[in-house]
Amino acid sequence: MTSTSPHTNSGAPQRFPVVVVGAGPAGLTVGNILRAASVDCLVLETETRAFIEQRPRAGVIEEWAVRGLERRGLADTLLERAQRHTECEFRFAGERHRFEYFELTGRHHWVYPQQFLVTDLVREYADVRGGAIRFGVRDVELHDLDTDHPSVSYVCPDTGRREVVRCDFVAGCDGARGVTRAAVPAGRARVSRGDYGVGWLALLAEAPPSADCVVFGVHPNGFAGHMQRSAEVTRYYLECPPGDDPENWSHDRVWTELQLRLGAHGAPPLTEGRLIEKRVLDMHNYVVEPMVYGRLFLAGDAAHLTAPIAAKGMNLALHDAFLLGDAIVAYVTKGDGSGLDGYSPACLDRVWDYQEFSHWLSEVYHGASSGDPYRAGTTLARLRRIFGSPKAAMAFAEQYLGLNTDG
Ligand code: RFL
Repeated sequence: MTSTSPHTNSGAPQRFPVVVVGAGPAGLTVGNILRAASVDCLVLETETRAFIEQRPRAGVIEEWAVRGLERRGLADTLLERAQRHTECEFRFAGERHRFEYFELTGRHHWVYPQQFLVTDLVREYADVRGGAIRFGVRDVELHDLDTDHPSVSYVCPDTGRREVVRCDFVAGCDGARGVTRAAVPAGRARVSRGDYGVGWLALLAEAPPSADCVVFGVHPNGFAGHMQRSAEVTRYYLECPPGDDPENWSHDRVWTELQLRLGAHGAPPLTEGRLIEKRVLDMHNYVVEPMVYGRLFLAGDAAHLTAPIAAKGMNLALHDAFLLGDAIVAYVTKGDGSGLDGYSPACLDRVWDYQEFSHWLSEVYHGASSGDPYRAGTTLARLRRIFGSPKAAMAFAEQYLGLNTDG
């Protein structure tokens, strides 16, 4: 929400050069980059620290993103604990097909649960680099974004009073359901939307992984996915109708469908376990262009949503954060505004590249279950091409692993 005259019921305004709205991977990375350069900032987060440190979401992080974190002193724990993945497996038409992307490209994926990364980034930001952060804030509002003196206000959870923070820049890193995107007036940005028309039942099972790699099942009943998260917990996905009620999916129904859709000749049955998360995600995307309005710079899911089909969202959030953090530091410490001027186009190149791959992959995953025999036929042709043509395999591997340029 935005307005120009916010400051009723306020105490004395605080001042920080930068206010970061949202303590997810994007916001915390921006905050850490600023603090490393001694640029003061305030991070505002609606949830508690304990909540964000335990919220499970992504797991797959691309190599260039880990290098970017490492260069900024943010990957020590990750590099100790993350798993290195070198191959994945597709199961379709009752057979297993191994895809050895490391052997093809020399590149790999990292798997590190998002909540571990968030925990590392909060600790580094708040406890090591001394960054200011307020948890549990309510009703965040942005003001005067199209002037040189923007501000952000929020209701303090302890006092119930609206606090005002004056600043030079606002980093909008509050995810898909935040308020910063809505602060861009209609007509000042274009929002492109895509909807795949399917849902995924996202599951976390208290069960060890049932394969030594990520497994994708392409089945007439719908897509299914298996992803290791730790020795005790495995993430699964089941394609379902969009907006489906998770309560329609009993423990028995979930495991019957997973066994069926991920079943293949020679594949051992899945190890079943208690379902500790069960939620339906509708598979849709959006992109906001430009990602800038006045002194507001959007980053991560606040600017663009990529359905988790290709596991790209957190990677894009980190890419934006690297560019934004570095650009603000260059401006504040050297008066160099080129990074801020080029921020939006530099982010959007990668965003659209990943959107396109996600679109392509969605058809591979969902065509077989669309009920349309034409789409089912072309889906299987795509899969056969990946496993039949080394050049097609290489092209797929490059997109699956993500653009390998450093952020
Ligand atoms: P986040 O992580 O949503 O963080 C935003 C933060 O802002 C807070 N917030 C507010 N704070 C202040 N004021 C407000 N008004 C606020 N409103 C919200 C929120 O509480 C939160 O702490 O956004 P960010 O930093 O842009 O990061 C984006 C990623 O979280 C997201 O793209 C990924 O989780 C997507 N994703 C995956 N991405 C990958 O790269 N690899 C994966 O393997 C992968 N798997 C996934 C995923 C997303 C999933 N879900 C749940 C949508 C798997 C799943 C199931």
